[in-house]
Amino acid sequence: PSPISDHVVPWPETEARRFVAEGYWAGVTLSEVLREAAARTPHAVAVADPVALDGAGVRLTYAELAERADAAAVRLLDLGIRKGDRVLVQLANGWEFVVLTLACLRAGIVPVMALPAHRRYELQYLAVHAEAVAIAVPDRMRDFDHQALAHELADDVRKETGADWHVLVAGDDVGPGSVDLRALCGPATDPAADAARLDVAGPGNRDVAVFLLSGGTTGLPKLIARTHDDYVYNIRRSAQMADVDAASVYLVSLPAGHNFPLACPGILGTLAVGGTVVTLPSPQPERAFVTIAAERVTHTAVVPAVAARWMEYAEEHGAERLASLRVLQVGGARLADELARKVRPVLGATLQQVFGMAEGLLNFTRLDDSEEVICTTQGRPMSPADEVRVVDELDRDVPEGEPGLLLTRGPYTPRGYYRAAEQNSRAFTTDGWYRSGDICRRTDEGNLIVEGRDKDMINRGGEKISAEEIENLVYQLPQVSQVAAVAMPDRELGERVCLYVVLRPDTSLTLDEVRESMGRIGIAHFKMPERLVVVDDLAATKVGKIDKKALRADIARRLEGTA
Ligand code: J2J
Repeated sequence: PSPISDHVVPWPETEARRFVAEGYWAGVTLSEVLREAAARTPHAVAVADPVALDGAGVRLTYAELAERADAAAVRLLDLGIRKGDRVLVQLANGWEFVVLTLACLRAGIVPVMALPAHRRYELQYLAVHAEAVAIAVPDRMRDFDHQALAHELADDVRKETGADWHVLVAGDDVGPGSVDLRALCGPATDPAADAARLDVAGPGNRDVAVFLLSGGTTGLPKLIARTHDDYVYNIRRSAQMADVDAASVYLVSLPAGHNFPLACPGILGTLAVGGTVVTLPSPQPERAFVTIAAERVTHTAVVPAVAARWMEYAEEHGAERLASLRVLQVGGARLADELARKVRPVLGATLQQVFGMAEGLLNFTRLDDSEEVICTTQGRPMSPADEVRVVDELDRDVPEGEPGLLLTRGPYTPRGYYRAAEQNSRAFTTDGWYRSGDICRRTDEGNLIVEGRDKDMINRGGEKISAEEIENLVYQLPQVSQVAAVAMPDRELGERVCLYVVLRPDTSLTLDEVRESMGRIGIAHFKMPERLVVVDDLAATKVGKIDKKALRADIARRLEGTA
């Protein structure tokens, strides 16, 4: 694999020096931060996984977690995985995810945060693009054989590159050729020796710590390289925003590979301050409510669709089980004001709206903001060093209070995607501003309101889907002459994928056929189109592009007509 540094866009050195001088970059690695926490409270519970081992559960103290992370780091190195190598991580939320991630951070092995929903198409691309040398998967999850897929992938990569490839498997059914991830993440046998070996060989604070996936807008997913310096700041400052401290218990039930539950403050931010992380593989309310009560959870993060489900459930079954819950973070998609207003009365927790992006910038409503601000805005940047502009199509600032495109720069917003020079020229301005593609308005008090977007993405309950990616796949069907993927409004998830298709003469196509073909290619289920509209032609804009605005209006009209 090529060195990561070949393909990373660094901050300009003058900016880097300023971030150091002003204290945003602390000059430490994530692993150092977490080991400092472990040294402060070795006997406190760091991770509680109530569903592991068939419901028996796993609890790890800080001392145990730190030792296991070291031991696992050494075991990864012993497999031949080296500092700077990339490992795809596609695990359910659980203690193994935490130990493996910390092990990687300790050894300077870079986890590529895939999602449990990803399938062959996404994983193959990520493996190749990141030049990964291993993948970590569950044996099975929700009736899908992840282990089998991982071996198919490994065979492909070995054939193509001749490289040694490792399949790490968490579960009872670790097959031949797989590395037993639970054993790899198991107790240390010689902690002092592990630490001695790792201390001389760890990553530096400027190095890349993790790869996050971008919320797709292009044909192929993009990787975001987050460095130790920037991510340490990200987690520490987020923990302050959410008032997460050593007494806090944070429940992670969104897929842990997302920036939000991983680091805002999420798993890493909670561990950095000595709190307890509780893991659940899904946010389904029955299980989540029981777990919140049993573990005395104080903080958690959900997407709006989950917040809505939790409120429905609480209205039906009561919210007594949520007595310990202090802060409910909601982000990933726009939370409707009406729903926001129900959070405190129905769930008894303080709402914190989080408008974030894996590319960096995080906006939070503050816990002591007025109920009006909390319920009607998406908050403001967490860092005094965050720069935000609201501009028109020509990058000119719009008058204060008017909606426009959000541009941003700052100490935890990288200056480019990994290995994507061409996309970078579009997604970043020449002076390093990230074009979020979000249409925002800034209130007098400086809070942002997300009013829409100017990017070709569909936000399905917080999961981002690139329209272009879907269109490229549908174009592989011989019946299809023209296709457009657009967001259709949905009460439950906010948006779903709707396809508009122009067929070739004398052909036909059904939604099921499209979904079957995408299933054969092996794409994540959440990207599957959920409605197909066959039309004679697709209206074009003045510049000859398909007029998606018209299509979004059309599908909204059709849905109203049938509702
Ligand atoms: C409206 N749109 C939002 C919000 C994100 C914290 C929280 C979320 C993400 C995330 C994240 C929104 N209201 N409250 O990484 O750390 C949309 C915007 C944004 C895009 C980013 C975090 N919160 N969005 O969602 O990288 O369009 O990150 O640009 O997945 O989600 O998507 P993603």
